[in-house]
Amino acid sequence: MRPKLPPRTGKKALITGITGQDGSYLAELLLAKGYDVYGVIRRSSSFNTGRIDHIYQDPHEKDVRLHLQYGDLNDSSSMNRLLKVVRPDEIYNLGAQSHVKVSFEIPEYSGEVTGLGAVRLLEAMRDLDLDARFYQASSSELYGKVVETPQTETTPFYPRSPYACAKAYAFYITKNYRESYGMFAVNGILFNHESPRRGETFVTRKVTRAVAAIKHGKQDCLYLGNIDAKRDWGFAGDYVEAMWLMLQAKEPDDYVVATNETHTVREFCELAFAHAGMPITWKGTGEDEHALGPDGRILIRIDPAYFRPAEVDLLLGNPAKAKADLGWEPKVKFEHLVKMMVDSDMEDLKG
Ligand code: NDP
Ligand code: GDR
Repeated sequence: MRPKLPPRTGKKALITGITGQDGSYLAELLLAKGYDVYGVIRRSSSFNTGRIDHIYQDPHEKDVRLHLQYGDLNDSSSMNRLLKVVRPDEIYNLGAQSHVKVSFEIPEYSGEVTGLGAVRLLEAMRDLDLDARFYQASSSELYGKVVETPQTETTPFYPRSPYACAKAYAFYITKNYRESYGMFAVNGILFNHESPRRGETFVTRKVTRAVAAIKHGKQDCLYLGNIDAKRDWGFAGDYVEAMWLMLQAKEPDDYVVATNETHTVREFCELAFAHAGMPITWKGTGEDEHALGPDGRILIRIDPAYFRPAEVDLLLGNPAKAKADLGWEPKVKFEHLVKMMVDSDMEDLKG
C-alpha cells in the first residue's frame, strides 16, 4: 500500500532519471517531505517504471503528488517544455547512460545524454529565467586514475572512460553556470552506492542475484571481470538524502558523498556467498582464478570480456565536507549493505 503523504509544502521538484535506482529513492524521500514530484520518463517498448510502481498515483485520483511526464535529455525541446510547464523549485539531474563499460561501446550517445544533457537543462533554466536550484549527479568516476587517496573535493580529476569524460563536462558546466550566472547549481560527487534496486548489470547486484540463483539451483557459475578493483560502496537510500541537503544549503557548493571505506569486488563476493551459506575459497591466478564453493564446485570464474579498456583501480572518498556543512553521514555499513542485497534477491527468487 502507498504510504500516507504529509500535507503539501507547495514545493515542486523535477527529477530526470526517476525510473533509475536513485530516482526512485529520491522520489520517495521528496514525497515524504510533502513535495510535488515531477518525474521524466522515457518511452520504452516494455514497462520501465518497476522501481516506482509502489509510489505511482493514478492521475485521476485526488491529491496527486507524483506526476510522470515523457521527455528525454537528448531532446532539448522536451526539457524546455517541461521546465516551462512545471516551473520546479528544485531540479535533480539524475538521468544518464550510467554504465561505465557500456560507455566504451556507445561513447557518442553517452556524451550526449550524460554530458550534454546537463547543459540542456541549465540552458532551459536560463532561457526561462527560472529561479530553481539545480543538482547534478556527478561521480567518483571523475577521479579515475589514482592521484591521491582518500579523494576529496580538491583531488584533481583524471577520467578513464567515455562515461567519466561526459560526467566531467557536466560537472564543469554546472560549476560554470553557477559562476557565470549566479545560479544555485551544485555537484554531488557521489561514490558508488547500491541497494536492492541497483541495476542488474552493475557488479554488486550481478553478484547478489547470482548468489540467490546459485543457492536456488537456477545458475551454476558467475562470470566476472576485474575482481581486484576497489570501490567505496554506500547505500543509495543514504545518498539521496545528501542530494536533498545540498539543495537546502545556504550557499551552492560541490560535495563528495562517500563512506571513507574501500573494498575489493573479491571481498564483496566473499561476504555475499558466505551470507547465503556458501563460503568460497579462491584458487588459481590471473584469468584462471576461480572460486570454489563448500562442496568443491566452481562458483565464480573470470571472463576477460568484462575487463574494461581502461580501469579505475581504487576509489575511496572522504565525505568530511558534507558532514561539516550539511550534517550528512552514511548510516548503512558495507557488511549490512551486502546482506540487505543478498536477502532481497533471495526473497525475489522465492517469490
Ligand atoms: P540508473 O542507471 O539506475 O538510472 C539512470 C536513469 O537515467 C534511468 O531512469 C534512465 O531511464 C534515465 N535515462 C537514461 N537515458 C536517458 C535519457 N536519454 N533521457 C532521460 N533519462 C534517461 O542510475 P543510478 O540511479 O544508479 O544513478 C543516478 C545518476 O547518478 C546517474 O546520472 C549516474 O550516472 C549517477 N551516479 C550514480 C552512482 C551510483 O553508484 N549509482 C554514483 C555516482 C553517480 P530508463 O529507466 O528509461 O533507462
Ligand atoms: P562502476 O560500477 O563502473 O564503478 O560505476 P560497476 O558496478 O559496473 O563496476 C565496479 C567495478 O567492478 C568491476 N567488475 C565488474 N563490473 C561489472 N559491471 N560487471 C562485472 O562482471 C564485473 N567484474 C568486475 C569493474 O571493472 C569495476 O572496477 C558505477 C556506476 O553506477 C556509475 O554510473 C557511477 O558513476 C559509479 O559507479 C560511481
